Amino acid sequence: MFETIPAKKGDSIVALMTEFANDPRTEKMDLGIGIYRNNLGETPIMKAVMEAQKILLETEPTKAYQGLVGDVEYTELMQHFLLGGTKAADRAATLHTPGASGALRAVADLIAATQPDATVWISNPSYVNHQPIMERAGLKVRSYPYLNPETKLVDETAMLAKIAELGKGDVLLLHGCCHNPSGADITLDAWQSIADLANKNGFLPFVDIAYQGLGDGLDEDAQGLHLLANQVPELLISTSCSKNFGLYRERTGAAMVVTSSRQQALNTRALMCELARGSYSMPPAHGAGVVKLILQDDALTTLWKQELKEMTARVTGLRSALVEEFQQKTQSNQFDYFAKHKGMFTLTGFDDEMLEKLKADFGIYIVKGGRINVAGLKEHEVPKLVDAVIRCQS
Ligand code: PLP
Ligand code: TYF
Repeated sequence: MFETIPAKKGDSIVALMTEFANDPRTEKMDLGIGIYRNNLGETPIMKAVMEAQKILLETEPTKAYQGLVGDVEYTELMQHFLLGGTKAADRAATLHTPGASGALRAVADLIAATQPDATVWISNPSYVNHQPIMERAGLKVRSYPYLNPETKLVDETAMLAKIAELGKGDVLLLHGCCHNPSGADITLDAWQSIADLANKNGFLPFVDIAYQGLGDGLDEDAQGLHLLANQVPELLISTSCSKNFGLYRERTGAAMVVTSSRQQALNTRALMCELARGSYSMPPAHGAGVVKLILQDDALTTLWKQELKEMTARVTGLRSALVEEFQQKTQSNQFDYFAKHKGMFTLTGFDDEMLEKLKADFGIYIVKGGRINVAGLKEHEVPKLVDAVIRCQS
């Protein structure tokens, strides 16, 4: 049965992570996979998460199944966290999922079950797994222009021109904030234009928000999502606790649907449960249990928000340091885009040859396409990275 399966390369980001781990050099730099690291290069468990885990360990009454929705209290808290105060709050329903990946697939399965001919439009470029997840669910995927390779910022004119062509049967997948891989986010004006176009032409917006709080702050990063939630009749959302709670391997996320009525939302979620039953059945409980304890407790919420702010400030500080160092050493502003980007990533556009040199000569690991995980840098490595880039460029 298995003899016809060809050897495969797999996910290039994960492959790079393995290659880095096997590199014996001590001075190496992992700027690949999107994981937050502190200035020691570690990804520690957040303090609020540690506290919540202790409480959970002492008080968790059972390991019995939770049901297909997952942890219901967690879904209510997450829905309030993302949509509370918007006009969508009382006509939305939430499914607890294994990470945002699980949420993306849950939403994709929902689209495939209700509108099998739909086309999902993703940004060019987009998160490496957007296309495979949508296609595995049987959906057609096409892309809309996003990044201007010269400025490394969003070409909103080109993006909106393409979006203006979408209509019924089209799903527009947007990054809520901290665009992966580019780091370039759209303006609030562009979010408004998208809302207007959705209302005029009938396409369905779908916001994937996996880095809330790692850009300008928890509220600020959700402004575009909130604008849509207040203005469009229907909306799909996938979200993740992997980055902002640091729960990566616990696989903690949520899928939300905003429909025209509370009843429609519940019916939709029931269908999503049925679809989940056909694959993983129920999501893992631990991460959601931790998030729930944090969001239900004022002191833990404050502690969590404080640490998240510190993480974000570290990345913003690194971005400024990089720009300063590049300005000094190149006598130009060509790398100023580092400070204009949000979240952990910056897409430099460095070509394969340059990435190979950075890896071979300096032990610097960067994802294909030139995506740098700024959060993987240590402060003292900034000059080394800048020198290496300049040397590899010339
Ligand atoms: N969406 C985006 C834009 C991402 O960058 C990621 C990756 O971390 C995900 C979704 C998947 O996140 P998770 O690890 O929660 O499945
Ligand atoms: O883009 C990233 O680096 C993160 C982590 O198959 C990731 O989103 C990357 C690849 C993958 C799963 C997670």
